[in-house]
Amino acid sequence: MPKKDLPGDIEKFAALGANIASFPAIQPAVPERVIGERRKFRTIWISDVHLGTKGCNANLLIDFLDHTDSETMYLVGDIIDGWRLKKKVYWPASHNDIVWRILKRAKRGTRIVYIPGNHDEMVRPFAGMNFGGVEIARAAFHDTADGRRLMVLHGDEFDTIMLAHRWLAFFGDALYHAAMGLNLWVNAIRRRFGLPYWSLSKAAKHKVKNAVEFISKYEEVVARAAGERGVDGVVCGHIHTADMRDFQHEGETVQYYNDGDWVEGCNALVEHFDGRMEILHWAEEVAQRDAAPVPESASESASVEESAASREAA
Ligand SMILES: [Mn+2]
Repeated sequence: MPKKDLPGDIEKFAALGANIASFPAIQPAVPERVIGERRKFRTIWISDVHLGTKGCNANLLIDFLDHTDSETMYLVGDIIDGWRLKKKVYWPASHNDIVWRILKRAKRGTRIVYIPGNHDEMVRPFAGMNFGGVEIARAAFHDTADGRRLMVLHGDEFDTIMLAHRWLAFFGDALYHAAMGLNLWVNAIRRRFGLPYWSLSKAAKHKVKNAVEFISKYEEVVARAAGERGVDGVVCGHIHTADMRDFQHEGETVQYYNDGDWVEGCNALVEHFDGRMEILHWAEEVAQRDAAPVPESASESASVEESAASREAA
């Protein structure tokens, strides 16, 4: 697209795109960890990172990005929280480091598709454009290794609260933010008494019948929409609840996948090279790794292989 055809705002954003492309050359505050071997997947989906808010679990996401790799990565919306940033600018170095890692992946050859959500709706007008190797799209279709076609979208399109009462969605967001703030206090006190971490909104979500009903209704609506479009399944985010379920639509099975969030759940949806799908709970992965320490450097892992080989020989 010739630059002179772009309206002023887009031209400015396109100029920013050039800067974004050179961003990986800057050093991140948290250096990228060089580990023996990254876990490789065919596809990774993450969403609801909410960069620009205190709720974002940046350190766990940095750890995830340093330990995994994929041919394709979908950013399924609410990556940057424009709603919060508009009120108050909060942007620690760790949030920059996440952007840095994503752009670095694009530079290394990972196909990155960014599907903006409702919290980063300001990016939606740029659908069809490419910034530093990151393709921006309103929705996407993904073909799995085992020949299934999945529709990928953020999912606020099917949230009746979002659609009918925008003000209520904003109000709910403010309440959620307040709850997350309270969560920090409650856990600071619990820590002092030696009690384990406890998630307030997680407890609330599972105890309140309405929330449970909302989630299952939402999943059904999204799956139905996918069925109507004739795809085998759908991947979305938005409701901060990782899940994998089958629904029936006119005699056909529609697979519903939700890649969760990086505020509480810290989940990613992955496709293995044979097309098998899995939800990763990164806090649990880290806990397992800490329980059974593996050698981090290549030389250490080589010596482990050597000793294993000599053991086999013996
Ligand atoms: Mn959302």
